[in-house]
Amino acid sequence: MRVILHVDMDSFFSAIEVREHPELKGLPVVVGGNVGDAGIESGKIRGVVSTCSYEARKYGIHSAMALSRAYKLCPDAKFLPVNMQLYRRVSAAIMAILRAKADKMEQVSIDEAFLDISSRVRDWAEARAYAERIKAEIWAKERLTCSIGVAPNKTIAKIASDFEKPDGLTVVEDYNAKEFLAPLPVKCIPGVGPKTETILKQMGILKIGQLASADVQSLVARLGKYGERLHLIANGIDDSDVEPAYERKSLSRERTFTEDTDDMAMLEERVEELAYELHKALKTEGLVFRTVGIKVKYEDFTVITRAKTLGAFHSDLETLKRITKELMMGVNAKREGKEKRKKIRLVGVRVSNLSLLDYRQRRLVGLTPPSAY
Ligand code: TTP
Ligand code: MG
Repeated sequence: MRVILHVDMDSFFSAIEVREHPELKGLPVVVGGNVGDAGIESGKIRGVVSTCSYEARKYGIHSAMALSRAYKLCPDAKFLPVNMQLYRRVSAAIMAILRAKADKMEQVSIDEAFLDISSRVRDWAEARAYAERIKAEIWAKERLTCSIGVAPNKTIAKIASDFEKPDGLTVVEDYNAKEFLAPLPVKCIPGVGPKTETILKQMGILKIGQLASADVQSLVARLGKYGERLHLIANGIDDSDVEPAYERKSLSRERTFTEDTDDMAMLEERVEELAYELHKALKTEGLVFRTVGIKVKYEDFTVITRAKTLGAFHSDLETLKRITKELMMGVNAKREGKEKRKKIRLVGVRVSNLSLLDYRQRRLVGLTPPSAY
């Protein structure tokens, strides 16, 4: 039996603020921007809402809304600036609790994670009790509530964790999966955005149940391979694994010249092109890098490599170009004597120490979320 949990903290940033400032309990609390001492009343606030308490949601306030609009909807709400350092610390403590509770654990954002607990429970009743114990432990140690979805796969677990928020626990047993999904609108499937929703609507498909019984060929005709995957998901099938860490160790691009060369200007241009190609690949996979390396192969097939590790993760082309150029210049400056006369046969650029952007950052850079979404 496969049992996957999706754990998602409730109104995460604001719940932490309420924990730190108990006098805020039960009040509409809005976290966002950089609300300084001037206070939001001054009208100087420009940022957006990161999140808000469930009390504030009753006024129609939600994530990504302009703070000025939130203020109009509920001037009496408590407006607090984002204290990311604190939230990251709390997140790390929670993720440590979760990691210890699973065979495999995959953190997907600052406040959510998938857990594979297949080997730890024998049936769905035990799975429910297991999830209850996780909720109790997070409450006992961190005084925060979360919602958990328990299901036979990641997609259903993710949908289920949202089902009874806040402080929810929804168990979808394997033989109930299709029944659970059928009445839900298609946009409940993680990854189905307005574009896919519109296409499905044009096909007369509004509910997941309709998607489940739709003709696969027509879905593929409109949505490509994704149509096939959606059809499986709607039928309760999703084999994607809980992936503890990103598997890929490095990514590289190389160019062998048709003729060996010592034209430095041309080499520099080629390296820049490689950096550009690599950057494109990184973007497609939603990866950030910390180490940049180059490789130079001479006409006699001797190879030198140089690498530089940065203090933080980067994703931008400029950094990639700058570091590769630096490294190339270093290699070139050191060429002397015999080396100086050797022509270059191949250059390569490589990034390693990779990490995945979390799914919200992926959305920001216009990437579709990973398959489980
Ligand atoms: P979510 O889990 O999406 O939201 P939430 O935890 O605040 O509320 P819910 O009970 O519905 O799960 O996001 C987690 C945190 O990420 C959230 O507390 C603040 C941050 N966040 C942003 O900064 N901007 C955003 O647009 C969203 C959606 C979240
Ligand atoms: Mg949350």
